[in-house]
Amino acid sequence: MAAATFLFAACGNPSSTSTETPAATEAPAEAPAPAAPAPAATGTADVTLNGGDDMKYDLTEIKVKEGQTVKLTLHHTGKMAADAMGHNFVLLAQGVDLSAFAQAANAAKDNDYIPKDKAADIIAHTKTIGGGESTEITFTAPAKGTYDYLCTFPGHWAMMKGKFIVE
Ligand SMILES: [Cu+2]
Repeated sequence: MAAATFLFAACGNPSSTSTETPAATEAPAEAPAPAAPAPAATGTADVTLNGGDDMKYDLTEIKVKEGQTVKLTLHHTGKMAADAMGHNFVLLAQGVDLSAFAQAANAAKDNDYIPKDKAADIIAHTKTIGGGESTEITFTAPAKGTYDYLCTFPGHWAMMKGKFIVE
C-alpha cells in the first residue's frame, strides 16, 4: 500500500515564503553556463509524514526532485510519550546498512537515538518526538536515487521505514 496516501504537494508555494522568479526570460547571452546545475528543481517539496502509536509511518515512499528544498514535517499522531513510543525521521546515505545503523542508534538514547559516530551516514534527521508533537526540518534533496529512511527509536525500524526517492 504505497502510493495511495500521498499527502504532500510538490512545488508547494506557501504565499509567505519568498517568491522565486523562475528565471526571467533571458536572451541567450554569450557565456553558456559552465557546468549546468541540475535541471531546475524549483519550489519546495512539502512533505508531511505521520507516525502513530501503532508504530507506523503513513508514507512508505516519498518522492522529491533532485536539488529541491524539502520541508519535512513529522507529526506524532498518537498519545504515547516519547520515551515509550518516540518517533523520528532519519534519512540515510546510500549503501548504509539499516540494521547496523539501527543497532548503533539503540545505544544513542542520550542523543535522541541519533548515533554521533555515524554522522556520515545521515543526510538529514528530525529530533525524536512523542504523541501529539510535531517537528520540522528543511534540507536539500540529494542526488537522484533511492534512499532509505527510518525511525531509530529502538525496535521501530523494522516497521517504520520507507524509501525516499529523488528524481
Ligand atoms: Cu518510531
